[in-house]
Amino acid sequence: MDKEQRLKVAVQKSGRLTDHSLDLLVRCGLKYSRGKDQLLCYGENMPLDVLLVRDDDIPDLVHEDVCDLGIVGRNVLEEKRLALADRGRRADLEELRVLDFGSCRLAIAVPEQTAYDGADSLQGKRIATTYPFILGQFLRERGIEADIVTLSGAVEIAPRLGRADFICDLVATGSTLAANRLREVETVLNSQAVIVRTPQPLPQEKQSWLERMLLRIDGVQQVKESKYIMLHAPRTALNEIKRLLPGSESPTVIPLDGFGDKVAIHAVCRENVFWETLERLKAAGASAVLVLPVEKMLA
Ligand code: PRT
Ligand code: ZN
Repeated sequence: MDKEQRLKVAVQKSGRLTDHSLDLLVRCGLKYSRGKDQLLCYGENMPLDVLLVRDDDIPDLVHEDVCDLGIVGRNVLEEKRLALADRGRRADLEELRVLDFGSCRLAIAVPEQTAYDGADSLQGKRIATTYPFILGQFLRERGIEADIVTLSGAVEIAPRLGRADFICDLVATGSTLAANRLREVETVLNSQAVIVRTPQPLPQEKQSWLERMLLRIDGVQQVKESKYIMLHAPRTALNEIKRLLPGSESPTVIPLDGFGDKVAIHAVCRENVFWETLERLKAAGASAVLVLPVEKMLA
């Protein structure tokens, strides 16, 4: 197929989003071979190639239409959007999907002993961050004038070095903050990996592949939590059992040969099925309970 007709997707080369992003594409059916330079994954069974780059470059590559799609943290995307807007450029980077990985938050943290009494406590302070535009907007919206100290990394040690009073950095588990004796006080942005698309219209063929991929991505995200559950139950317990099945629509009820008072129930549960649910099902009269993972789903 003509090179111009192949979708090009920018993915982080080596970092927290890499495995999740490639795994998502593989689960959508992509088989790829990696080029000699390790920068391009060539899609063997669909017209889709993956370009491996630093995550910070992804918004630009998509915005400048070098890539059609990108998988990147919303934090990186939002910072780039605001940076473009600051230079008077239109930053039309459309988020097509929010993905179920890479979740973290951009948060303001203060040294453990420092008193903090709401956003006004930020007034006149120095805040170290690698996200000056997002932080700048947050402060502006609250009418706070503070000094943004832009660093390229190791933000968490800035207060100890005397370079800043507070920090604004990404937090996932909070253990980095704790290790640096910092306390989280404000959430500036909640972030997850997202799929972003080029502002340019795509040729018909590419557009239809994009739509197909999005449907597959929806399917993949849905099945991750979904389970197929099968069990036997007395007919009298049917309503109670249906009520206990998490996130299932209409279960299939099948008569059991030779057991007039018992049925088999099969259902797709759109939420994870925990041990507690199984125990409740058993208490309600269920037996022979089987929970299976769902491999693929197309709504
Ligand atoms: O080399 P490249 O530029 O591509 O990678 P990078 O080092 O800039 O990014 P990387 O791989 O660290 O993160 C990629 C994306 O993952 C980020 O842009 C976020 O969208 C997302 N993400 C999710 C995180 C975290 N969780 C995270 N915990 N990014 C960074 N962190 C860092 C954070 O900066 C802090 O230093 O982890 C530390 C805090 O983690 P906890 O768990 O101790 O709170
Ligand atoms: Zn980066």
